[in-house]
Amino acid sequence: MGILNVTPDSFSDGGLYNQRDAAVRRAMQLVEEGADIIDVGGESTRPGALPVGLQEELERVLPVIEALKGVAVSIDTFKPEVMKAGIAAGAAMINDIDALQDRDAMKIVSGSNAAVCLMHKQGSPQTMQHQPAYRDVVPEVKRFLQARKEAALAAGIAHERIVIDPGFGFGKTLAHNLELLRNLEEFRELRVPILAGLSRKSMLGQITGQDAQHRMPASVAAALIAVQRGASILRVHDVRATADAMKIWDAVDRGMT
Ligand code: YH5
Repeated sequence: MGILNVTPDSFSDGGLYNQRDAAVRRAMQLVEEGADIIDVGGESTRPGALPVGLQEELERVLPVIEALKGVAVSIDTFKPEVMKAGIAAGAAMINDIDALQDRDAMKIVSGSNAAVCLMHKQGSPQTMQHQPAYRDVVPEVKRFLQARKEAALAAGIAHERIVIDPGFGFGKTLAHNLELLRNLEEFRELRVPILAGLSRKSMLGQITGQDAQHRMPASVAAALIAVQRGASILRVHDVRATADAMKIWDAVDRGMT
């Protein structure tokens, strides 16, 4: 899954892909590099980021989704109105950092054929990194995702449409993030695909001392660990580099010759 930020303040694409044509070109480049899904986001959910208005978010993402017919698009949003309009514009998946806890969000997804990524977070993007605390992070995140999966099933969303995500960096310290990655295999018990979003995140900067623009090698290493422990979808900025790392793993462990 290639990340397409359609936000002027976005940490990596800052203002560059603001226009529809530039965003679509970037999306096609991500596909060319090996992305199977393009994750379109119109609102930054980075720690401390400010919320954007509904109209603004719609104006950012809808023209891009409409222009990406033929490409599997997911929408990174927690707003039911954006989900609804995005699905109507052709999005195949809703990537909801709120895990369909909003009743309207649940209704819109259950009334569609879209897939959904249910992500764990603690707190809100504005405050989540202030004092993250868990008694035991792995079972807590796992229980939450199990409960959200059951709620989605009860609402009529088929098993085949559900993906789970521990939500790296969303109300978690470095120790919590490492504990989740170390024990990612435990999430296989939920019997749905696991999505991992580690690309360029602060936890990688905390370990390497690198700023966001220089976290590609760390991101690729983290992505490789995640797939080896059960992730089947990787949400990444650096699609080519990540795909190359997967090819090496494949050649060694799945025997190309
Ligand atoms: C995710 O993990 N993350 S947006 C801070 C950074 C770098 C990157 C500079 N949406 C996820 O990518 N959706 C985001 O430090 C997501 N899983 C899913 N499903 C945050 C992000 C980022 C934040």
